Amino acid sequence: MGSPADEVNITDAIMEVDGCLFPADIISREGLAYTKNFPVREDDVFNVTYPKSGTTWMQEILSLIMNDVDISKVESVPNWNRAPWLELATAPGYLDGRESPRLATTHVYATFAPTQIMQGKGKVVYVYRNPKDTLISFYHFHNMAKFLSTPESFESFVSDFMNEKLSFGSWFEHIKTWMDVRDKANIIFIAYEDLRKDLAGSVTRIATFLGKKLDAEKLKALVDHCSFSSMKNNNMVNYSEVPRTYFDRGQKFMRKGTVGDWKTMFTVAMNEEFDAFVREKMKGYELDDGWTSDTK
Ligand code: PPS
Repeated sequence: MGSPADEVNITDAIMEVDGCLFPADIISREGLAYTKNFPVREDDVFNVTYPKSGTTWMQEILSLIMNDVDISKVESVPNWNRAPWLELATAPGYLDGRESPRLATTHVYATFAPTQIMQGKGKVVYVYRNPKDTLISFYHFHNMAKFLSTPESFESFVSDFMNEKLSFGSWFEHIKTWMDVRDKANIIFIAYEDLRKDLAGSVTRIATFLGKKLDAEKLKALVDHCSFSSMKNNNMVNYSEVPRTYFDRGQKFMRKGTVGDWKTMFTVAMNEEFDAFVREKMKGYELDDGWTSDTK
């Protein structure tokens, strides 16, 4: 999530636009119009995610790939400035006059994204994560972010996730809309779990997609800087600088950063029901064979 610069009155209100829910405290119709009509430059890079899928991690990875792994450059500028969310009110201030190549972030479905992306302009790095781990991370985030409603219970949150009643819409719809445009947009799909398994290999794949080559020394510097332990203590990405109005500091944004944390909260029955639901819902969208496996 981005950090709007000024403090505002937070109400956790929801806005529905074209069947998708948005947190009205931080997203407006103007922001969505700006996003849709964003004039895309050929060398723009978009970090696209459903919330809690690895957005912040990819912001750091892309910032470094794009600046030739100059770590000093990312150490003084927060992620929400370096890779601003298109749909937030602060985006024009960051992006409109910015030198190329620009990096932007978005949580929106492809149907809300800049039209010019679907005309082949810019490059999209789409990060996805095992839906159960995404759900768990989003659940904890709902208890932290004041612009999202506090869940009544874990069970009710699982039901809202399955029934597409969460802010930023449905995990299922999100992936499907972006997979639907894969032949029109310049897009690469990267799994959070693959970043965990082989960060260096995944970074090399992303760099190649962006037309960059990192030597072994730079690759190692990037991988070290982007480890969970390093990012957890990095105030430019861990949201410790965000005003209390937005986040309850009792909770940490950089929570666990692991694969399989869903096992700590799903019962066997919930897991079976959820997996069957995901299999049914994602029919025809088998990006890999693991939507419901332990690893994805
Ligand atoms: S947001 O609010 O949508 O921008 O959140 P997002 O950044 O997409 O997701 C937050 C989760 O990503 C984890 N994270 C990482 N995991 C591994 N390595 C690194 N470097 C890393 N950086 C962030 C973060 O801990 C959240 O996951 P959970 O499971 O809650 O720990």
